[in-house]
Amino acid sequence: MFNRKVAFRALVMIVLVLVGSAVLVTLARAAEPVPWQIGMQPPATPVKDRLSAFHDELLVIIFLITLFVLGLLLYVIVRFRHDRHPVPTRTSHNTVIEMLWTVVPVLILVIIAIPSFKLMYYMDRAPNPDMTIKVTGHQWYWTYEYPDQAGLSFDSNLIPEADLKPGQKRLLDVDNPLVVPVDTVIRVYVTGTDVIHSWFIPSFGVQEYAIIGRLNESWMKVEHPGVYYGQCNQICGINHAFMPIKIEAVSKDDFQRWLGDAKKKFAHHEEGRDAVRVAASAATGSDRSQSAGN
Ligand SMILES: [Cu+2]
Repeated sequence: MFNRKVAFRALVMIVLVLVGSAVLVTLARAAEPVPWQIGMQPPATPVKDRLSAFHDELLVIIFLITLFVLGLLLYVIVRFRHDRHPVPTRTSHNTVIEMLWTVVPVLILVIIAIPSFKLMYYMDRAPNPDMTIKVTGHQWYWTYEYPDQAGLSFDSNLIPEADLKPGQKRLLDVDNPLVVPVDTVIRVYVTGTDVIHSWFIPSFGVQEYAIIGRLNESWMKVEHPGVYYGQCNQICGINHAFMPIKIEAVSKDDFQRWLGDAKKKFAHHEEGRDAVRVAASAATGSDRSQSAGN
């Protein structure tokens, strides 16, 4: 039964849901995951700019297709309902329509594939990087190396919940964040020492597997100073959720200043690393047999 009151209520509900979604999407603008987030994090690199734009284009195509199918459904429901169309037709083939519903989806996929492949090659590697960073995934922390800076390297470990200071983010903040300069094309090498990890920074559009014996490559050019968070997003064992990524993007001058300090601070990193590793595995009571593998 068609009822105006019911229809009006349904309309109000739809408007409320749309407005609510818009508010949540606006709230979700931060370079970190936030409660009730729906959209993606705002882009901070040219790669992510393009990824977001491509995502939005696809959303339009998906929306139009969904609208078209919904229209067809509504038409069939109304036009061929029982009281209006009591004797069904026995039509079973229509060559023109069958050709169309094969060819049109193929064309749509081709239209999507062209920008998609362009973007994949753009993301793949930077032609002329200004600097290089090497990321190594371990169970369950990251090591960052600056090969251009006399081998500067350090480990980046999660700050346990009990040690969090005010303002630090649970499961996201680390003791030694990766520090990078803005407006610099950075080549990122990613490798691993045990199981497969994945170095994933949503707002950079960077997601690279960390695999033992392999050197995977990606790149990033951070556009604005800020703090950006990511996480290992390849199930890598018992502490998979406890190896976050924190990146501080700073001005080029600040980066040079930081380099000076960091070279002193991490001068004895190589000797200290084994001790850290032993301490870490003792603290978690872990060994290789506990890793989930991939
Ligand atoms: Cu991992």
